[in-house]
Amino acid sequence: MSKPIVSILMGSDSDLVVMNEAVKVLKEFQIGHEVLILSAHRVPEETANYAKSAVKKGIKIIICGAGAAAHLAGVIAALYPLPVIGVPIKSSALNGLDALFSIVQMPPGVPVATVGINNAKNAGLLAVQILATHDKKLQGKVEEYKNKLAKSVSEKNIKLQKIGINKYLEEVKK
Ligand code: RP5
Repeated sequence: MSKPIVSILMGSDSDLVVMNEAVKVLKEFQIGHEVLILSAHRVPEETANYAKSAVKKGIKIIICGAGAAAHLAGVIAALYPLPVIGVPIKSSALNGLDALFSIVQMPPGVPVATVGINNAKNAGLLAVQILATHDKKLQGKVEEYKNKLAKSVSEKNIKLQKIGINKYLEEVKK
C-alpha cells in the first residue's frame, strides 16, 4: 500500500468494528491510509499533536469515529486545516444520537462533514470522492462503483418481478 494520505482515527478500540468499514473502502480503492486509536478525552495532548503534524506527514483527509460525548472529530478539525469527516458511533445508552449531535453541531468556521450513525462506509467513500476531485483515474473508479451499485438494484428488481414478493422475502430471510 502506498504512503498514507487518509487517516482513520477512533476514540477506542471498541469502535474498530464499525470503523473497519471505512478501512475496507480505502483498501478497495487502493488509497494509502493509517489507522490509530486517539481520544480527545483520554489522550488529549497526543491527539492535538497528531492533528498539528498530520499535514506535514502528507495526510489529506482525516476520518474520525467516536461515540458518546464524541469530541474527537471537532478537536481534530480545530487544529487540522484539511477536510475532517466524522462518524458518530452507537456505543452508549443514547444509541449514537449523543455522538451525532456532538459531531455535527460544530460552530461556524470549523466544519466536520458528518455521516450517519455507524456509517463508516460512507465516510470512506466520501474521502475517496474528495480525493477524486483532482484524480481522473480515481474518479473513473468511483463512477464504476456507482454503476455497480445501480446494476445491483436493477438486478433486484428483475428478480422481484420474476419470483414475486413472497419468494423474494423467503430468500432475503435466508
Ligand atoms: C468514546 O467512548 C469512544 O469513541 C467509544 O465509542 C466510547 C466507549 O469507549 P470504551 O469505554 O469502549 O473505550 O470515547
